[in-house]
Amino acid sequence: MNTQTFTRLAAMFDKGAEAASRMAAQSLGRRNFLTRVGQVMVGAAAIPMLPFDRSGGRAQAEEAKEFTDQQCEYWRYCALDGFLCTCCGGSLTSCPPGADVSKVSWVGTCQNPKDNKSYLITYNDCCGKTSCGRCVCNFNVRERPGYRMGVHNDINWCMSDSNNMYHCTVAAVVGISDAG
Ligand code: ABN
Repeated sequence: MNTQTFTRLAAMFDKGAEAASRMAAQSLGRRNFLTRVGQVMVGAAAIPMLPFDRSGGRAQAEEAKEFTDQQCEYWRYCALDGFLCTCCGGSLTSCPPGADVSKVSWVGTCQNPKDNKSYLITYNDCCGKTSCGRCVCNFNVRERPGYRMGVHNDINWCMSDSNNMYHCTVAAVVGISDAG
């Protein structure tokens, strides 16, 4: 390509670019265009400042920790294997009408989320009625096999009662523990 041809082509390209810019300026308007660009930039910068929930659902998880005594996750039940007496007409510490508290019990150490302290819990089976069948739970924090009977939960503790039918289990706080 000689110099003359190159110069002519460059001039044509310039004209084309100029014509395109003029058309854009006429249809959009330069101020309008700059305003739009400015709006987009400000909008993009403001997005991270908007009040999105950045907790990753932590608030909901915290709320979920508040369990009632009719739920297996309630803190006192950390070593309870059986039916909750609170779901069977009894309370946390008393057997339902017609059932008697077992003569022997097993213990657990559970942390109360309200004060983060550990408490010694005794679990007693309630005896003399057929299985309640409601709210079956099985948590085994510090639970041990049968050779450590006092911390074993997987047996019928009504075994030493005159009527050894198992109905449900109660969980009483008997002291504060220094276990972590
Ligand atoms: N200690 C509750 C229980 C009763 C019967 C069978 C297993 C566990």
